Amino acid sequence: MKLNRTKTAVGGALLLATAAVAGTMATGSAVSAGSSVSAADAVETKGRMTALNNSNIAGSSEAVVNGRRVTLDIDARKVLKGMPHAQHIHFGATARNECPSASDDKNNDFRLTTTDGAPAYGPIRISLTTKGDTSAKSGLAVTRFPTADNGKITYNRQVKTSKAVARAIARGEGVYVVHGVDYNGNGKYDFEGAGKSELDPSLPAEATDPAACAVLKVQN
Ligand SMILES: [Cu+2]
Repeated sequence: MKLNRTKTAVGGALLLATAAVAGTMATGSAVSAGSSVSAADAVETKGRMTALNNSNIAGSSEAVVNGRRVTLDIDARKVLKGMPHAQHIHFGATARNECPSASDDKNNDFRLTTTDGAPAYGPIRISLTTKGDTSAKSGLAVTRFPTADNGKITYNRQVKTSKAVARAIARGEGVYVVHGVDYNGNGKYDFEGAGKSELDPSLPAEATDPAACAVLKVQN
């Protein structure tokens, strides 16, 4: 009986040890298989920010596409402090997939509105909110966008999008845009800066005009 027990105990321990080794090996191989698969399938896209509307914003935007998942890593500085900044991935099948330039200012008011920017970067496809929905429907969900507490936006989130949008980003056609410009330099969004937003008249144009842009180019 005693011997049997010991045998069982030893056997049990051996089994456990074998299981642990097998587990480690299984995990190890799963991890390496997983990472090699994702390394092959994931597409890294990245771009430096171009300031728009004299915002002086600088920074970088990265989007790694894996299937329908897009992992975002955004760093922006010199952003208007303490105000929410709508930020999106834009893409349009007929857009130029570029950042807008002065020639996109159709009414020559020396301002690029979101509408002025559309031929360059297309419509909103992903809303880079801090929580909840990330679809185009949340494009102006001002309470769920980063507020740039120290004049900086540091944003990391994985979102899921449609196959078509994921593929467009993976082709290097996605454009990151952060919105919110303080034209009259009073530290907030107000209607005196540039009137009403063409997207939502209840919001000042300062809250929705594009402040910086980055074309997400495929990295090799
Ligand atoms: Cu946008």
